[in-house]
Amino acid sequence: MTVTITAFERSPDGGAGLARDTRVRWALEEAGQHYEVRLVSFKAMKEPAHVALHPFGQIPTYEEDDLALFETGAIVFHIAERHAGLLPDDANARDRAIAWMFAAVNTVEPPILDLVIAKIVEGDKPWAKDRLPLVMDRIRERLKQLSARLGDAEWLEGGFSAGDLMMVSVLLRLKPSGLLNEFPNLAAYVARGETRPAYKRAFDAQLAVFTGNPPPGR
Ligand code: GTB
Repeated sequence: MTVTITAFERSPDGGAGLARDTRVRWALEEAGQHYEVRLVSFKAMKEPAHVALHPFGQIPTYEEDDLALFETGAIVFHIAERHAGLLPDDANARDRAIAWMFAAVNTVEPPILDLVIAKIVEGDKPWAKDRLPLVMDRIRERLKQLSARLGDAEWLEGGFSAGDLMMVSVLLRLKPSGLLNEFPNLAAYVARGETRPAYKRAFDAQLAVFTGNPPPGR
């Protein structure tokens, strides 16, 4: 079985790990799966060969033998289903972990993406400074709810799962905003994710693309 994912040839985040190939790399590392990476330019992403793999002309994609996938939620779910360690054995616990994966991309990530848009895309609009606090407050509301649910627990549903992998990945995007620090248990939750050896390997591998120093063995 050969797994190939796509990633930015040159990530705009300068290797900060915020592009979405990091979460796929992380899942593959947690599962102990070797993978190859095909780097694509912004131009190549919109060309027919890539659009055949990803209808929206984005990264990451995932190819495994005759299977091609896009959407990180679907890719991480696929990896989690086929390998041990990312979903609980108990059927109900497993479904709840999957619910957290959906919550990450469907409930928590959208207001966080709004903040990116408000700052980067709309930052120079005359109304931007009025909109920004509203966007920040919508994120705060979600973080407050998530923080209340996590409480003192280490992970969202028992042991570490694909739900945590997706949620931590989504929350990492908030680091530069300082919002996470308003919720110390969430800041600690994200830090716990970042200290997992599999996350570190994923982070280092994506950073190596930027610095041109791939780790040995890849
Ligand atoms: N819902 C899809 C998924 O989860 O797979 C979203 C995929 C997506 O947004 N891909 C982005 C992309 O290909 C890269 S990750 N964008 C190029 C395009 O649309 O033309 C988003 C991203 C981009 C840049 C940074 N950054 O520089 O900090 C962070 C995250």
